Amino acid sequence: MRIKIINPNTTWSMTDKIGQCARSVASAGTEIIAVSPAMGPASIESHYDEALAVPGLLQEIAKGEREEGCDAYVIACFGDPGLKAARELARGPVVGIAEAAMHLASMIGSRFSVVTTLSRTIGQAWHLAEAYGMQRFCANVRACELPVLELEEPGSKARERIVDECRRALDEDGSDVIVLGCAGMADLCAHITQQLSVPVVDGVAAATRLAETLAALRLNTSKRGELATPLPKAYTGALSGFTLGDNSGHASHQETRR
Ligand code: 2AL
Repeated sequence: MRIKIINPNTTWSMTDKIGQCARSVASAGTEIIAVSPAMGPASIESHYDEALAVPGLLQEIAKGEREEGCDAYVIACFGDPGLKAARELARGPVVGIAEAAMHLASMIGSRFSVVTTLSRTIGQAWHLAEAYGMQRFCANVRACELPVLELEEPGSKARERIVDECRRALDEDGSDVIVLGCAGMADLCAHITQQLSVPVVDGVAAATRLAETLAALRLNTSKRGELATPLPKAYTGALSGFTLGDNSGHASHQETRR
């Protein structure tokens, strides 16, 4: 089985770390390909970053379908950017790390707290909790005021700040499970778990194993309705490479009217 993990930001040190974490939980015989897109933001911590991360992410899904024979995909950013669009392109399952982490957290405790990077991303985490029906399990979403790229700096106090915020979450939110709110925290999960003595859910690990499970059960993305392959049409300007074929294997030749 081949699972492609897409870190939708272009910071390869984070992508390598995400790949290692995924490999450490994947079953023997599962191949993990971890990539960043060829274009996009260095980190994703605003709606603007998120919107501009999606085209590069979709290129990676298209490549996975066209030439890499991928059985499943993971979107490794806690905003789950482009998740539904990715599902339209993919035959196999596509799992977002926020979606995976929240669902698994809801099964092992009564309520979870999300501990994320910057407070400006709190609204998006709540939005996803609501969209996934996880709001009633989500006690709070908290931020450490850490920019994503600080997680990549060896000398930063990121680990201590995250542990402190997790402790406050458990003391103040009435939660009994922690959900890590950034893919760049994946390598800290074991340490945080050890410090807190409660389950700590890393979305990269959760999504990797869920994607693997779905693919093993041959539970592919339904192509019957909303998630069917997008209709062929022209895309212009910088997006012209995104023009899809007509599903008969030929490139679309539709012209755009001016
Ligand atoms: C993230 C994440 O997982 N990757 C990234 O670039 N930004 N999430 C976040 N809440 O900051």
